[in-house]
Amino acid sequence: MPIPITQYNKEVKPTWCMGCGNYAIHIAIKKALGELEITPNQAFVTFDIGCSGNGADKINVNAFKGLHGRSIPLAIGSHLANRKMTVLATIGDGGCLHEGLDHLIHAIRSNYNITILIHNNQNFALTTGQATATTPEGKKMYGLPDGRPEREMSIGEIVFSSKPSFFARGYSGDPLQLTEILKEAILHKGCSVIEIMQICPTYNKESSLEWFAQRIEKLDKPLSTINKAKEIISMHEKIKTGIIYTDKSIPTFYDRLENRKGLGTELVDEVKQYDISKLLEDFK
Ligand SMILES: Cc1ncc(C[n+]2csc(CCOP(=O)(O)OP(=O)(O)O)c2C)c(N)n1
Ligand code: SF4
Ligand SMILES: [Mg+2]
Repeated sequence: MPIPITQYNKEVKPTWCMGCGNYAIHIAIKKALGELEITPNQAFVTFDIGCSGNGADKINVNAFKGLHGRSIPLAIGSHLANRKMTVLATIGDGGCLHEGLDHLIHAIRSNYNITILIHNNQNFALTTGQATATTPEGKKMYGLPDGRPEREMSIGEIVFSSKPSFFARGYSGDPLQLTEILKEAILHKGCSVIEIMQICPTYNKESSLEWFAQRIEKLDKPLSTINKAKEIISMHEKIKTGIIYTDKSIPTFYDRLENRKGLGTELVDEVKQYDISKLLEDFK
């Protein structure tokens, strides 16, 4: 039986701006967990610094908020310690492509069994709208009155350069589609990356609901080859959403570990207490 979404609610009320896409993303996370019957105790969700990160105390799961750019390694560590947990990492485009880009690449390459949600609002929103790597070239931003000088980066292109086992694109204006994507991503055995086109009416007024409505096209099913998927994500005139690519043949990091084969315990079950008082004596 699906778990009602209210089970994941907290007393603390969100403080995001009116119309912020983070509301819909949180609803999709709660709905996906509920429909997969993952209880609040079985979910571990890491949060970054940023507007998206400010959701950490607004959802009833095991939530952990870390330093800027570090929500992915936090998720990896908790997953490796206890694979019975469903682990999600949430992160903004700024934290993911600037402070923490290396973590994204290595998470994909190692294929840890976690789900990464990149809230792409095309700006550093919490610090009042500076340009990130996904801000379009030439766009005028806070601190850049003449427009952003460099070219933008595409999250999809970065992900595909690391040979992903799962890549999807969602949209905060379509929480029902996002829920379905999230459910598939959680069930996927490996590192699932979801780029979420996130509405930010305060600092990204240009990418409005109307702007997205003219561009978004839903994919019915994933593309059959990585080259077709790369072609789709490089299109500029249309934004394809849905599960774009999956490769179930890539083993997860944990499944490759020879010394864990055949063991029925998780690392967290094997924690032992040692008396280190003698060792500490040496430092006196
Ligand atoms: C290492 C480090 N660099 C910079 C900051 C300042 N900072 C805090 S939030 C933020 C913006 C976050 O942007 P993004 O990750 O895109 O999330 P959003 O606020 O857009 O959801 C920045 C730059 C910080 N806290 N730590
Ligand atoms: S600044 Fe943008 S991302 Fe931050 S809460 Fe407001 S609308 Fe949301
Ligand atoms: Mg951002």
